[in-house]
Amino acid sequence: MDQSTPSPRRQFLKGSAIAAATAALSAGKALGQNPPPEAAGPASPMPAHAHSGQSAVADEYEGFSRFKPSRGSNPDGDYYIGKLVPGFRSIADGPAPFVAPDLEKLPYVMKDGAKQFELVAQNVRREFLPGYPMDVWGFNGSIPGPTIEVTQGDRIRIIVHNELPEETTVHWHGFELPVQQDGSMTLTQNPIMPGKTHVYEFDIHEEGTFFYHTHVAMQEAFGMVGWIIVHPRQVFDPPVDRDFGLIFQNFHIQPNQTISDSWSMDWNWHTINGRSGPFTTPLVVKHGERVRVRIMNFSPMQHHPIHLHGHTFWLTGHEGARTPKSSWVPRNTELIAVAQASVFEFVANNPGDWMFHCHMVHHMMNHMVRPAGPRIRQNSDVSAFLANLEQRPAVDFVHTDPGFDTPGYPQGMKGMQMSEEFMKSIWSRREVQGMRTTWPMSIMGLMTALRVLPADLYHRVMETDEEIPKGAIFAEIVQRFGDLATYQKAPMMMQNH
Ligand SMILES: [Cu+2]
Repeated sequence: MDQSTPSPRRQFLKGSAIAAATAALSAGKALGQNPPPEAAGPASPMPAHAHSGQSAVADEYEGFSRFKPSRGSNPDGDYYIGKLVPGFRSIADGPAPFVAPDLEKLPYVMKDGAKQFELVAQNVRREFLPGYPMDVWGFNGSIPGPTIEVTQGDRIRIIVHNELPEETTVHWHGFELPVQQDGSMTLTQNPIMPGKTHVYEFDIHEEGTFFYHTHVAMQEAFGMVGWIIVHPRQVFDPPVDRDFGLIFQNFHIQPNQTISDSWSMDWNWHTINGRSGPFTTPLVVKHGERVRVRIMNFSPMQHHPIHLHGHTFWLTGHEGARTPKSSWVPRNTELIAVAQASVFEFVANNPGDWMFHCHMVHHMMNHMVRPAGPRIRQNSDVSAFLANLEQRPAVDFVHTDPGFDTPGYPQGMKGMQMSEEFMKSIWSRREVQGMRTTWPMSIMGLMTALRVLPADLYHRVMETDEEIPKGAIFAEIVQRFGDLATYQKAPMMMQNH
């Protein structure tokens, strides 16, 4: 139903470029919706890979190679660390399609000169990890809500239905709009009562990375947010081949609970686009492509230093707009504050499977309760122990006490409960095919992976149904770009999953 969902999108990519273009048009018609402007994106033929020697796009730019880790010679030059190295996609193709892994795009209809969207504020059950369904609040069955993707100059109308048990409003974060459309509850409008509907409508004159969210604080802590991506009327130069979006969130969900405690000052479940690592879906790109990643932090009260391995990225903007090129900053880690977005761009010149994660250690896992036992025990009185610390029970290092078996609790300090079903779900995505057998042990909490694959390996992983043995793609990359003498196979014991 939606072009951003993994399966239809893959079907779409599997066809030839021309067939895909035709399919895209008819799919749009069949659904009775206007294809978003980006629908032409994946259908446009990708220029031949520069490796083949057929591409008009250069491999080398003043000492910077788009195909191997390298540094430009002149820090003041245009191509230093790939600063202005273009993607393979031409500006004439329009903006690259925006992809928020694990989230859908909100369809629209054209009505009375506006793109008309419908948002339903409602309770949502979302599987943060396989076997860990959590009860949170979101929009249209999703948390974060579905992505609204528009173009600068559009007029948009959003019909908001409130299916929550309490009143709400929706704020269009960052837009310079008429004040009565701002969605600030009681300041600019009356609350949308449960079961009621409110219509917002305004012109979008800005471009960049925006989002919508409830304007009730406790509802924000429950997760009610979604992207609004505004493509510029004049396509950004240099053009990118990929445009990804990741929304980072934190929740506090106690043992044996599925409901987040929005009053909490502590946060133990960490999600990217509504999933925790290793259930987050890796970003898969082709070797040499120029990649944009937009990251937004919608955690209630914690910042996230986001770190990308193997590449130096340029910080090209925050949520307001793209910043002038002269102020772009080369980085490895970018601190993103609450309600702030940061936009990275880099040339994927280093093949491999790379970590892309928040660097706060508690965020790199979902709490670290297992070694010390559950942190929170309902209805247990610890005042006697606090009065006399000598009386504390000894720490149970072997965890034989049944109290340590807290069902539904997230993950341990090292490793996690990886049942067969859990592992089946983790490995079910095309995006992870051929990764090392043990990769799910390292991608936890606020973590995902960036996979940079040579074009033929990208094709095998993303555009075929071929069963790819675990570790095969990684081994192939080592073979081509690395050093087989130092290659370590993952332990066989893990390969049965
Ligand atoms: Cu963090």
